Amino acid sequence: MYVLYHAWRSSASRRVRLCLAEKGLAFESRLIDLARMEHHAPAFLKLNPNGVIPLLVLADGRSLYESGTICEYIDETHPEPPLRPADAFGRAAMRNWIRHVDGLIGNLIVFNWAHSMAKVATQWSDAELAEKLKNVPSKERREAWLRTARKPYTEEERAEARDKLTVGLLDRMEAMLAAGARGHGARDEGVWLLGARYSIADIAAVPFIKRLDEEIAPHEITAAKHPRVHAWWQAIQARPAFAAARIGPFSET
Ligand SMILES: N[C@@H](CCC(=O)N[C@@H](CS)C(=O)NCC(=O)O)C(=O)O
Repeated sequence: MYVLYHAWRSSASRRVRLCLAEKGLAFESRLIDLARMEHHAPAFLKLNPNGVIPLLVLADGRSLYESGTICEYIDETHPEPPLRPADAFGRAAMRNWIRHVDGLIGNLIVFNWAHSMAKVATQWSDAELAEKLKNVPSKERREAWLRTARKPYTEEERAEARDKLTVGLLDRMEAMLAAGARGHGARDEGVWLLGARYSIADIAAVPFIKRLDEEIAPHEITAAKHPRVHAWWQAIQARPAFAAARIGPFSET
């Protein structure tokens, strides 16, 4: 059985749980407490030098990181139901989309880390903070932890991040869904991001859209503003895998 190092509210972990749920695959859950920086412990960094979750450990002990890569691995080793396009071009387009969504993560951090991470990080002394930052492998994430602990993102920065997510995700998705609908005729066939087949491209966007819908820009995910994304989101939430993957509300209250 797979072992998954993850957190319930981690967006990248949510992707992997969605993928496993679509396949009906069980996993042994190892929860990582990000606020306690368990993912920067030496033993974890040995498995993922990037110091982030999720991490999937295979039955033979080897492990994989990067949610998009993990989802592809799962699909390749458990082909039913397929979660990737059948053709090479479609799979290449899927990878480009995942890469694009991954590139927007900094904008999500602006909102996500203001919850439980900030609650803990703001309590650290300067000495504790300095010590913890030493273990964070990337410059970007060191900066994110520093901001979370000491200098909360301003309203201006939040507005900028919201705009980038609206244009980079919602507008792009609206266009992709429209193209899919044109290419495949019947509306329900064109509901997914790469056309007729639900795929890892859709899974990659789900955790982001969940956060946009519940906190960051709910007014944008409406029939009036982004009708195709709105319909896509309804269809996603109706999938049994969505409930099984436990994509619950983000904030604690
Ligand atoms: N591109 C990576 C991103 C992983 C990632 O950023 N994970 C977050 C949780 S969603 C994390 O571990 N954050 C803690 C940190 O950066 O210290 C993936 O898709 O797996």
